[in-house]
Amino acid sequence: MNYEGLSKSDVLRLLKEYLKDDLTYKSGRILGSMCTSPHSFAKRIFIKAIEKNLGDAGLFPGAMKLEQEAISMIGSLLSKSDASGHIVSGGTEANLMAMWVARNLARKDRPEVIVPKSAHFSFDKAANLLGLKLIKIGLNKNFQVKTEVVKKSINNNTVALVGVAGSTELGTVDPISELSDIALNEGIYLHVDASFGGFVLPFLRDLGYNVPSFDFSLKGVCSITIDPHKMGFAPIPAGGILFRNPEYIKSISIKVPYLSGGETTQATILGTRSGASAIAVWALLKHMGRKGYQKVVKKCMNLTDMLVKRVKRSKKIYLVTNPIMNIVGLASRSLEPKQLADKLRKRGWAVSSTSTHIRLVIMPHIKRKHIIEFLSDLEEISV
Ligand code: 0PR
Repeated sequence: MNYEGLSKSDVLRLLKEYLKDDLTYKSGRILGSMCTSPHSFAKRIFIKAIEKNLGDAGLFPGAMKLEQEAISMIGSLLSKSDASGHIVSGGTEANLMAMWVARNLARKDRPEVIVPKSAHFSFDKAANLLGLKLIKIGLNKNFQVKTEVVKKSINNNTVALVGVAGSTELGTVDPISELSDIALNEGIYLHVDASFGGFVLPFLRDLGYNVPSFDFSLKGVCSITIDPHKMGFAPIPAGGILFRNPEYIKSISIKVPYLSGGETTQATILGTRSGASAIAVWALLKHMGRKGYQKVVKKCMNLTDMLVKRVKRSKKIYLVTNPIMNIVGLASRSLEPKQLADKLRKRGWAVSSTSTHIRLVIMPHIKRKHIIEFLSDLEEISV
């Protein structure tokens, strides 16, 4: 660090230099991210609320109330407006909290959690941190967890089952209602990771799509991850964790007696945490309404359909599976996914690649022209 501070203009010049290589959502070139440029209203609110700290909630009772109202609004999307929970830093923290609760409630010596092979790597982190053994279950031809294998894998040490509603690689939805029945029969905690799908599936249903039940309407579902900073249009960081029963969250709550705002309890992993995130989510939900989100999802799905139709006409590339939501898996008949992603990157396109396919996420920043340009490049590359 310099002894004398630099002038603001010098700092700005340096920043410009450093950040010039970063991609922007606006360019339409980021085709493989679950995030997008946040809604302009949410950005404004975020800056206004930037100093709020939900870690000392007694100082910011207004912010705390807004967080709880945001949870209630998100709960109403998931068939439970009286769910308890928090706006957290993202899906990773949300999944970690759910696993923490499940472990603490069950009190087993050698806790095991059963997850689909498609589960996000945040469950590996949670398992490592919490001393859980992860049992990873294979998928059926529709890329959903094999529920009969889940059932067979339950033993005395099982503390939770996990289902994914909107998988990271393909946006597929596990048979959550079957998992719910299994969880109820066996008396085991069920967590649903709707980190991405939570802000898609309820609106797809509104739009007339056939959407299977995945939320608290299923009695076995104990908690749900749902992230405003993905399809919720909110500024990063904004994840969501909702619990069916307020008692669950008590199993991970710590009493904090000394804070200047007065005695409080904390269940989140973070101590000092962004009030701005929660307030921006509240403002956004109020402003967008259900109809606003329906419009966003409809636009993304229309573009996804257009992409799918064009890919189906191609001789060089094909769909790994028909997309359920705005996440599309593509593979080339001539190139490995990694080679394909590298060649695309050389042409300025950023997509993710898995062992079987490249993944596109058709987020709100993607326009028709981007898809047309992208497909033309993809055809040229796939010799
Ligand atoms: N659960 C699921 C189903 C996810 O897909 C993700 C993130 C998480 C949990 C964890 O969420 P956080 O990243 O908020 O902690 N999946 C994204 C992905 O792998 C994360 C991401 C987002 C990666 C934007 C890249 C990117 O540009 O695609």
